[in-house]
Amino acid sequence: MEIIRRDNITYEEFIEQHYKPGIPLVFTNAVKDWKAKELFSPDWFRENYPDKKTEVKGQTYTMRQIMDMVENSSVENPAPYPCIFNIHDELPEILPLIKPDLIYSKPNWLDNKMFKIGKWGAALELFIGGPGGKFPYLHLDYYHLNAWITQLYGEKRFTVFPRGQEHMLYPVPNDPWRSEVNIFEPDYEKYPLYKDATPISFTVGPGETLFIPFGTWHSAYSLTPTISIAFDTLNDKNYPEFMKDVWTFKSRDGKLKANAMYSYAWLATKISALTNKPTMR
Ligand SMILES: O=C(O)CCC(=O)C(=O)O
Ligand SMILES: [Fe+2]
Repeated sequence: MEIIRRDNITYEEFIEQHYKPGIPLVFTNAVKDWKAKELFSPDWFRENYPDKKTEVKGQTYTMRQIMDMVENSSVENPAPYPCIFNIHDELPEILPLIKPDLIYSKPNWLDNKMFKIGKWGAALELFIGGPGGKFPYLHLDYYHLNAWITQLYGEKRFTVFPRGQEHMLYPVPNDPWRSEVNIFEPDYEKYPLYKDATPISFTVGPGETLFIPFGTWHSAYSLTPTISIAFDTLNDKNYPEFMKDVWTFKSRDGKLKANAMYSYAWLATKISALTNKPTMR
């Protein structure tokens, strides 16, 4: 099976052909008006934000160091991946360059302020990587959120699995959002059912946006120095699975906490749904 790429698709077509059935899609031209498309590069970030800092695998790096690292990265000696900046917290200056919002990703209940507090998956992130950088595991995004990844510089290779192949992907028993299989070097002896899984691998290049529907297992591999923007979305379609995950996830900290968080999430989704028209039903 191959990934579908579209350069013009109406909102309604997207909802019917991709969002409702949960079929990934690469939009080849959905961010044509983003200034970031012409601007973003390792040099541009080094010149404009050299001293912005972020933590990668427990170590703090400046933007300049990260850009040097990813430009010197190789398959044999890859830079740590992913290097992530939380845009609202660390780089709000670039927000005007990644507008207008993607219409296809709406309604997004996570836009509501109630989801900005605490860890609900509402982050808008800048991902930076270099050749050989692998996302550490095959996974589902937490809370069954939909993922939107826009490539602005360089090329990344993504692998996604059609929905319904979970039983071939060996989720980690106490962390079922993560697979035990190393898809880059699968151990078929240990994971025999994986032989029948049908990964779809494809490259996403500058100006392209990948839509990963909730419940779709995926991973990524940086082919060149890369800069991408990523965010997740929630609305009435993934809401039931979202609430189940909130319960499962928060229960790890005890039933009391789970109850409080579940109630908060319930209220936040109700308020977001009311203030965030239209829905795509
Ligand atoms: O490396 C990537 O672009 C994939 C990111 C991703 O899947 C995630 O952050 O959940
Ligand atoms: Fe993900």
